[in-house]
Amino acid sequence: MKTAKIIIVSMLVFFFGTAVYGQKADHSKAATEKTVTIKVWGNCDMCKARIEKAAKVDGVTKAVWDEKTKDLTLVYNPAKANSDDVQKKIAAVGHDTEKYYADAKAYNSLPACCKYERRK
Ligand SMILES: [Cu+2]
Repeated sequence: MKTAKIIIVSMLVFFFGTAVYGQKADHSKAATEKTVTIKVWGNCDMCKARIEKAAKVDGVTKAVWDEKTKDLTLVYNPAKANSDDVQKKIAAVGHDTEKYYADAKAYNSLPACCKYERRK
């Protein structure tokens, strides 16, 4: 009996969860998502992982950093996130962004391979 109840509740949660998700997806993506490219200073794959992890705050659906161009492509919901807050998070883990300088302590504790040339 208990198991049946759990199954029914799970199904309901799944059903409504899907319905809500479906509704969100119905809206035009362009209206709820914004894509920007931000310069973020860094060197290697480890930097990439660190930058992308820091950038994925609530409201950010995609964060991809390019090692060669130093471009971070950010896709986010402007109602939930903004470029400044994301850049502050990235600066806090030791990476300069086009608007914020990295936290000195965080930069100094980066592994040797990640000691990129600081933004002027
Ligand atoms: Cu690195």
